[in-house]
Amino acid sequence: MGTVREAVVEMLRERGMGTIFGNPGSTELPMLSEFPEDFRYVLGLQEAVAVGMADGYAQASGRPTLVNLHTAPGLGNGMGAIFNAQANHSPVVVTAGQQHRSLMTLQANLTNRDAVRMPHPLVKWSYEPPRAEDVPHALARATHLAGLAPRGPVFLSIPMDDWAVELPDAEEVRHQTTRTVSGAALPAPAVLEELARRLAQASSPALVAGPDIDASGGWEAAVRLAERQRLPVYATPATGGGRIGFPEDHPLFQGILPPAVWPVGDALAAHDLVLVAGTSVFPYYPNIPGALLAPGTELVAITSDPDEAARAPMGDALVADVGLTLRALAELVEDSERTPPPARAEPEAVEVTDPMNPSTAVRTLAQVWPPDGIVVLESPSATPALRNQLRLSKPGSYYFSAGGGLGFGMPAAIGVQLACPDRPVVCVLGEGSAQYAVQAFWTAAAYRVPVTYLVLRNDEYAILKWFGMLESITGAPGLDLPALDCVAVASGYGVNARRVSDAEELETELRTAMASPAPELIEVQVTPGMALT
Ligand SMILES: Cc1ncc(C[n+]2csc(CCOP(=O)(O)OP(=O)(O)O)c2C)c(N)n1
Repeated sequence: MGTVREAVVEMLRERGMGTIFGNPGSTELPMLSEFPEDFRYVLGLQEAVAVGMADGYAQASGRPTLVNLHTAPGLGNGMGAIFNAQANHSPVVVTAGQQHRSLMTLQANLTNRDAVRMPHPLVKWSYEPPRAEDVPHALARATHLAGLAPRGPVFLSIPMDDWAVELPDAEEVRHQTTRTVSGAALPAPAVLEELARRLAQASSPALVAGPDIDASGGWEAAVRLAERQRLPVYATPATGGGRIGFPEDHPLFQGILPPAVWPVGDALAAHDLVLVAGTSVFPYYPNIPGALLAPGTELVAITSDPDEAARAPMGDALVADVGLTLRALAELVEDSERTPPPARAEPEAVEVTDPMNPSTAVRTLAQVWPPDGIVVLESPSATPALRNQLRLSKPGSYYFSAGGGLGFGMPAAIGVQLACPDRPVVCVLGEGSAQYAVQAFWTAAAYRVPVTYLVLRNDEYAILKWFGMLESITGAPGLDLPALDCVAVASGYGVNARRVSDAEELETELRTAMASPAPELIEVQVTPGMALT
């Protein structure tokens, strides 16, 4: 038998986990020693970047993904991104090095003295194996847990002397590391039939589509169910919609639900039954109190997350795989004779101004949008405009931080592009958001990951000014960003970058950037303020 390191390499290879993200320190070098030639190590220059890339890769590939951090400070730097991965239901396996076992009790330098507790609320499982011999089994367990519903990050702290330890029993290790564990399950037949019956009997039912439809492969099933039942379809509020679950150019698609309590209840008031699939009920923000639902509205949620089911403030819920359940439901229901809802209006062009309106910028992007394009979005004040103008129509085409922590977009776009090398990835950023994991530019350039970064520069934290207005807050400091030059910053990291000012130029540059084999950045000056259309 070989060493712990050899057993782990073998296990990762068999599980298709040979792409590893990380930022190393001395405590991680033993893990990386003799790094296999068929593996790929993707270096992030800060841990928010390493974890964000792993999050994007895990979501877009659908596979648990390993990211290795440097003991306590590395884990600390990565925590905001781990929070995002948890909200995104992203199967990220976080490992961090630890001091030599013999030096932990005296707390030598670099000891992560409470490693298991450190990421605790953000991960499904946090562990430090009691013996070196347990590392392969613990990593197998972590990987299963990350991939089981609700998917999410897990954490393992691994003392640096464990990797070279010889494993005594090859057969035992083989058992521990080659198991498969599957967890996608349907609801009980009676529960499903009852739901189909409620749908058939409703006079004006609707569907709310959430991110887990896309993550669970339920896209076509959601379309089939909506078409058979002629359901108007809404997207879950953009705040928590880390992915989109329904084609936004479909005639049944009605738009995105507003994010706060009263407006959601009001938007759904015309429906007697609301079927919610693959989202929490609901990712509300800000606080606009009111009735959760109108008196005549009932709600049923399908979620793979028992916590989402339990914490919902209204409606019934069933816990099951969202894709499988939608598929089964689409087969159970009959074709409905209900009148389908009127189609949504086409997105309108906005007035041409100088500098251009952010809606014009995202409309220009829509005009050159390739059919298989993927957008990674972190441009807070332009989110509604982008969703309205772009109207994505294919699964796996949209990634957004459901956790709301900035610093997701730049690295996640790299992870998504590495997982989907044949699809063009465009990352749309506010210039403020671009600063939270800005070192991602280096990874994009060094590994020639051909993401197109489109920065909408408005010289302010526009969304915060807008929230300030909603919340009647005046005189708040720190909301302006004068002279923040993303072109210079990106160039410094090795990314081709340029500034454009009019829509025609933007169109040309977008086409060039999307065709380039290297990462490219286009910064466009836009008018300040929120872009709603
Ligand atoms: C880690 C983190 N820190 C702070 C915030 C608060 N925040 C939300 S939006 C925002 C401003 C983003 O600015 P920019 O990217 O320029 O976009 P704009 O609002 O101008 O569209 C900030 C600071 C956050 N969401 N996450």
